[in-house]
Order: sequence, then structure tokens, then C-alpha cells
Amino acid sequence: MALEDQFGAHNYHPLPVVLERGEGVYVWDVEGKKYYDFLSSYSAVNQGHCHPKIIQAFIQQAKKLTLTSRAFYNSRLGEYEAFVTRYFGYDKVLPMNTGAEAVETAIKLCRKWAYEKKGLPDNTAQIVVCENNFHGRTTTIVSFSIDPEAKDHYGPYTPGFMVIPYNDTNALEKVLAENPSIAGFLVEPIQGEAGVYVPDDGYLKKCFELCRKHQVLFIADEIQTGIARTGKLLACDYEDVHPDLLILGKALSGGTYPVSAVLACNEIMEVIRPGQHGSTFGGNPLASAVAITALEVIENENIADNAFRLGKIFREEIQTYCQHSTIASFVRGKGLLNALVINNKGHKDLAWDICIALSENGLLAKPTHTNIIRFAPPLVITEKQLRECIAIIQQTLQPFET
Ligand code: IF1
Repeated sequence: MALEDQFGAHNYHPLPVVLERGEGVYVWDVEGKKYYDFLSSYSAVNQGHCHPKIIQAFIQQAKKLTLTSRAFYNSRLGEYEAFVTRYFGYDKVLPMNTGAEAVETAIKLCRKWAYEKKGLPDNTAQIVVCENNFHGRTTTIVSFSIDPEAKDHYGPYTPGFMVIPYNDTNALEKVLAENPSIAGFLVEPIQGEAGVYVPDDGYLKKCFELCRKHQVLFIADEIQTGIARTGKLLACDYEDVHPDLLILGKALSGGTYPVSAVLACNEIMEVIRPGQHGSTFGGNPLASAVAITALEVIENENIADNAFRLGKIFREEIQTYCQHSTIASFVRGKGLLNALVINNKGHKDLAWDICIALSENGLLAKPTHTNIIRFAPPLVITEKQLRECIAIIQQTLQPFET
């Protein structure tokens, strides 16, 4: 901790635990203390820490070939592309590394499609985004953030984005009706950073239909919600919405390696031609091998069903606790992406203090926005383990009650 403090940029404020080992739902600190991980590296380790099958695929491929660049073909990329497109039901995939890069890729695809297919005049395309969005940290992405922490003093900002309220189909209808230059609508099916904000049933479906009507691409950022986290393979699956552009990252590698992707139909993907976009590492053989296995694990171990079932139990039990609590207001979420909203009662560090107490009691979670605690365990958690965690949470909250 002292070394990070002295030699690392101070762009994070971590909980004071130093982790050195992980297995499934557990992590251990350097002193050997064991914890339940209820952050899952921001939903990147849905398959559990160091999943043996994913690690095996990783090691096998790492010993053979890791990186070729896209100047040459590699023996794993084609196989991965065939696999991932079939898995999610798209014609084509564009492989990248981090989530932010995949969002940037989707923005580029959307704009180029708008000029070359929809016929908008060059440099006029607008992309509609939502208030309280979180899509990453690049200069273009923070340009359409409304969080001063993420955005301030990083200007001049990239133009071409219009911000509307989240969970408001009337606002989308209005902006689409008034602006013929809109190319796309970029949305998180559940807003993660905003505090696991779940929109009303039917919101995504209605937005998708409005986009269709106005020939606007529906772009889903499922980097955090995707790959079984919310109890279905994709959060959009709850409303049978098939996004025009699907953005994935995080758990696409099971947390072993940065792997992200944008999926689309041929009509859209063909606007990017050789030399017009790329990445040194995107689509490398190691990433390809790892991603195939990470997705196989999701399917073979029925991970989405587990998240769906256990998420219900979690919310029911925590909500019951909230009913007679003075500090725990309510729980919201879908599948195993949940948040507990705390009643701060003027104590601005309460959520942080609760997280410190949780860690002492063997459960790691991170507060967001001073009054929200995110609960997102690896999706391989069993019902017995989950019930043990619910007990830890209830016992930890008890002494904070007044
Ligand atoms: C940080 C939050 C989670 C994302 C969505 C794109 C990205 C993310 C919906 C970018 C990344 C992260 C990154 C991490 C904190 C974190 C986060 F608290 F900010 F909101 F997960 F809850 N779209 N989310 O959630 O992906 O480039 O990082 O691979 O930036 O501190 P990335």
C-alpha cells in the first residue's frame, strides 16, 4: 500500500486490503485472510477467479503463441470470430481489448454507417446518450459524461453527442423527432456506475422501436450487464431486443486478460475497411483462446440461470432486512447485479464505513456515490454461499443501526 501510495498515480481510493490469490468466489489477502468477493472486479470475473478451464486455455495458448498483430492471420482468431458471432447471433465481430476501446469502436462504426449508408452529410452525425452514463475514460467518452469527477478539466471535448434523461422514452421520442442528424442511441441496459439503476420494464424495447422508426442505430453497452451478470446472457434479452451494435468487454475473458468486442450485422460492419480501424493486441490468439473458453464456461455451467435464481433470493432477503432497518433503505438490481441504498442520515462516509466493516467480516464490496453499496459476486456462487453472505451483510449492518 505504501509503495502504491508513493509511486503510483492517485487515481483510485481502494479499500485497504491487499489481495494475492483468488479462487471461484473467494480472494485471500497477503496475510491469508479469506473474503467473499462481492465486486467481481466490476463484473469481469463472472466465471469466478482463476477458473481452471479458462486458466488452462490461457496457459496452453500462452506457451504456443500470444501475439501476431493483425498484419498476419493467426490460427485462433477465425475460430473465435465464428464462435462469438454464433453465440450472440451476429454476422461479424470487431475485436478490441478494453471496454472503452470497444465503445470508441461502436461510435466510429455508427458515424461511418451514418455517412455511408444513412446518407447524413459529413461531420453532422449526432449520437444520443443518457444522463448518468458510464461508458469509459477516453477523451471522447468523457466528453458526454455528466459526472464532473470523470469529465472536468479534460476538455476541449468531442462534439456530436446529445444527452437525454435515462429511462425516459418520451425524451428519446422528442429528440429523434426534432433532429434528423441522429445516427445512434448509446445506452446501458442497466446503469452500473449510476448505482445499478434499473429502467422500467419495456424501456429498452420501446427505445429500440423508436430507433427503428427513425433509422437510428440502437447501441447497447453490455460491458458490465452482459455475459450472464443480470440473469440472462444479455440484459437486452429480458426484452427480446437485438441491438444493432452490441458492445462487450470485462467477463468476455473471465477476468484473465483485457478482451472486448463489438458485434454487428454485415451491413454495418462493412463500412470499416482495411486500414481504417484497428489495434495491436485486438484479436490476438491468446485473447481469442481465452474468450472462447470463457463463453463456453458460461454456457456449460448454466451461469445465467444461477444468477437469475440467486439474484431473486438475494433481493428478497436483503429487502426483508431493509423493512425494519434505519440505515438500509432498499435494494435494487437484476440477477446478481445489485445495489443496497443506504440512508446516510448526514453521515457522508457511512457506506464506506460499512464496506470496511464488511471486509473485516470477510466480504468485499465497494461503495459508490457515498450512499450506495454494489453487491455483485462471481456468478458461480452457490445458494449456500450466498445465504452465508446475506448473513454476513445483515450482521455487519446491525451495529450501525440506531
Ligand atoms: C473505472 C464504474 C463499474 C462500464 C461500462 C464501459 C466501461 C465500463 C458500462 C469501460 C467500465 C468500470 C471501469 C472502472 C470502474 C468501473 C465501473 F464504477 F465506473 F461504473 F464497473 F461499475 N462501459 N467500468 O461499466 O470499460 O475501459 O474499463 O474496460 O474506470 O474506474 P474499460
